[in-house]
Amino acid sequence: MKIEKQQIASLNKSKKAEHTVQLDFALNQLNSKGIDGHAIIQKIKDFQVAIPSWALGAGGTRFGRFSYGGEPSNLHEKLDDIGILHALTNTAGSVSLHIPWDTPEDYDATKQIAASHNITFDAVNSNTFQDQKDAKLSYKFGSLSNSEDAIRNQAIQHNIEVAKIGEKLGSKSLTVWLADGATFPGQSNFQKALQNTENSLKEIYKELPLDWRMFIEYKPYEPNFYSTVIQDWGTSLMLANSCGDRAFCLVDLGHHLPNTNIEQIVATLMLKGKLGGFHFNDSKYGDDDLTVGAIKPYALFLIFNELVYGMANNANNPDLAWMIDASHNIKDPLEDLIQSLEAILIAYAQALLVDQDTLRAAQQDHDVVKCQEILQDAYRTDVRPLLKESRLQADAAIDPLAVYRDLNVRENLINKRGNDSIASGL
Ligand code: PSV
Ligand code: MN
Ligand code: MN
Repeated sequence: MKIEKQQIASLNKSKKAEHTVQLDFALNQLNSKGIDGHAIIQKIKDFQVAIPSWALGAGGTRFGRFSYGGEPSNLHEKLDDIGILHALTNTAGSVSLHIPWDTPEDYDATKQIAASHNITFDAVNSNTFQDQKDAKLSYKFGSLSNSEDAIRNQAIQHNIEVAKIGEKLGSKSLTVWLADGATFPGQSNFQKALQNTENSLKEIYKELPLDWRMFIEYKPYEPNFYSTVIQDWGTSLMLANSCGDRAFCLVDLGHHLPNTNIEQIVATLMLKGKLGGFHFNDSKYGDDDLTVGAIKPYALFLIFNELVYGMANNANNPDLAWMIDASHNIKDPLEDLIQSLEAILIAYAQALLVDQDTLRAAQQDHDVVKCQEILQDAYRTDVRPLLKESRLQADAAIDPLAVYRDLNVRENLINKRGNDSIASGL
């Protein structure tokens, strides 16, 4: 199913009058504060977030999975779904593939379908947290950290292979997330596991094309519940530094222990020019992978505030690879992704409103109250009319969720693909 521009345009018509009133109000309000709302609209319009191929179906938990119906069961259907998201939002302009789940059968056809939706290929993800069907050796006790040379080597070769696949599609980066760790004390030697991981990552890094980046993701626990080899940003940074200039840390919002100050981590990594990728989601307890902004929207805003500051002030930090890494258990995955994209853009737009000069001056004066007022004034501004306008200008939907429902997208997908189709993924 493909959504045509005319379908969106005709549904936009009914929303236009109300939108114009709200936009005028928002622009005037910003204008009175000396903020150019049009410049913010442009920045929102340019902001693109990769959709992971594994987020397009119902994820489930270890207790069960409830299919949503009409889920994509192959790579081309996944690209079609992202095409729907991109047509509606103008924000989902790329896909992040997970190999081997998404290994293309026909590269030209895959590229053609992606191009027909204006979708590019973002970071490719390797998978050494599962044993594949014809794998010779098992990752049960680790992959890049494994104490056995042959197992480490199999995992290294897999990562190199993933990069080769990505290269054929036009990707420019490899994301490595490892499940390696230990579930019980004494199970593994911490130092050896870390040393093995560092050596393995260096081997992979050496083989990457020169215009590629490597992103090293960290996570404190799960699936191992005693220790994880790459447990935190410090370990990730240490490994990235030892690999080289094109290796970076990747922050996944769900990969922190409760109450961790993620915005401070962002600031630290950007200062050092080592923040490469970002996975959005939200959580109450752990790696819950909930809809972005569903639980802690103010925290998301504070994180964006540091990202915006870093993008303006840390020229040594590369452009960031943005991605949603969420899972959908009880919502329509596409509706959930539309909500996540909206939450990301809201936080970004609000962060762009922060009066950085006045904030610096208030910090200098130790005027703590004023500092908080400045941040919360930006956070409490309704930026949704700016988002709507950015979509309208890009021929996308003023209200993506309403258009999705008006066009009966899910019903159409179910009619086409059936009720039992299953997307490969987490
Ligand atoms: C597992 O926690 C995980 O969600 C990581 O965040 C990775 O980015 C993703 O899976 C895909 O491997
Ligand atoms: Mn992630
Ligand atoms: Mn995760």
